[in-house]
Amino acid sequence: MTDLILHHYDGSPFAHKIRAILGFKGLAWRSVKIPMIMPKPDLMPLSGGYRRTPVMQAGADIWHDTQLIAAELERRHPAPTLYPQGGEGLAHALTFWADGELFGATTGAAFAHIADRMPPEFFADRAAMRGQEPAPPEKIMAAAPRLVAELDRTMHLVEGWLADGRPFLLGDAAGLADFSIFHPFWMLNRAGRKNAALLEPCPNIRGWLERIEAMGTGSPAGMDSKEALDAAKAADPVDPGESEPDAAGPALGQTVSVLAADKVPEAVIGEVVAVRRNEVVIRREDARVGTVHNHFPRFGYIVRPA
Ligand SMILES: N[C@@H](CCC(=O)N[C@@H](CS)C(=O)NCC(=O)O)C(=O)O
Repeated sequence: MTDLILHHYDGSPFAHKIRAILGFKGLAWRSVKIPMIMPKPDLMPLSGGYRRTPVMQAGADIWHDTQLIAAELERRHPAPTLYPQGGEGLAHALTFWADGELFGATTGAAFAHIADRMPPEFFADRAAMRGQEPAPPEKIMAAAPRLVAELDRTMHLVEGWLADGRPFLLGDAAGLADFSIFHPFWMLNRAGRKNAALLEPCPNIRGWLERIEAMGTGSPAGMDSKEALDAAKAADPVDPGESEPDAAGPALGQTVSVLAADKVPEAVIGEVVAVRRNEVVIRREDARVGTVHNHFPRFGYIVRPA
């Protein structure tokens, strides 16, 4: 039985990046479904307040952000590698573009087409997540022509990239760059007819999406959220490994708050037990799950003394 547990919901594009990587690596995993909006009562004891999707758990260790979840899957299961060409640096640089610009362009256009069919609670939740007032659906929909034109420009960058007939973005083998750039298009394709039609002028992208979807999502087995909490309670966190602290901190043993830099207000507080160039591991105590280690990337997160 695998110990890899993914906390996610079906419609989450970022979760689908990880599900596709689990398929690529042919892995078995446990699937805990979490709500799409707050509250997420069975996630909070594990995450310490981090509300984003997905979160990965193995026993009493919890990984946040697809950056670090992908890196942990690569560490545990190095073949097939996520970095077949250009190494980790190129894949990560492309991932930052995909998670930022490309994801923003696809969600902008997609919501502008379907805002009147989305539950108002969804927009209220996402606005609250960013400390903003929710925009009325009419306002979101009125921006459709501009947002679709923006997406068209962005999408054609990828369409042109694949024009020499390469099967995957960096050559013959799929890797992290593909999964990172795939998930925003996957979302577009399943967000109603108008959104799927946006891909019609892009046959190269459509063929590439099919090649990635053919890899599947590994072998998930459903798990109750309470069972995942029990699994954390029953386990001890694993040795967090060697640290490579830098002069600017954080320091081992320090109590810190970890906050996503893109305005999601909930900080997670704990004691630093390991710090490396792109990872900080904090220890937390929680009445429901006992001692857990939460792993965060450092790109995109602000770590401050608490
Ligand atoms: N940088 C994060 C972004 C994750 C993200 O924004 N996920 C969306 C869902 S696709 C989310 O968390 N939405 C709010 C929620 O699920 O509560 C990552 O790579 O994991």
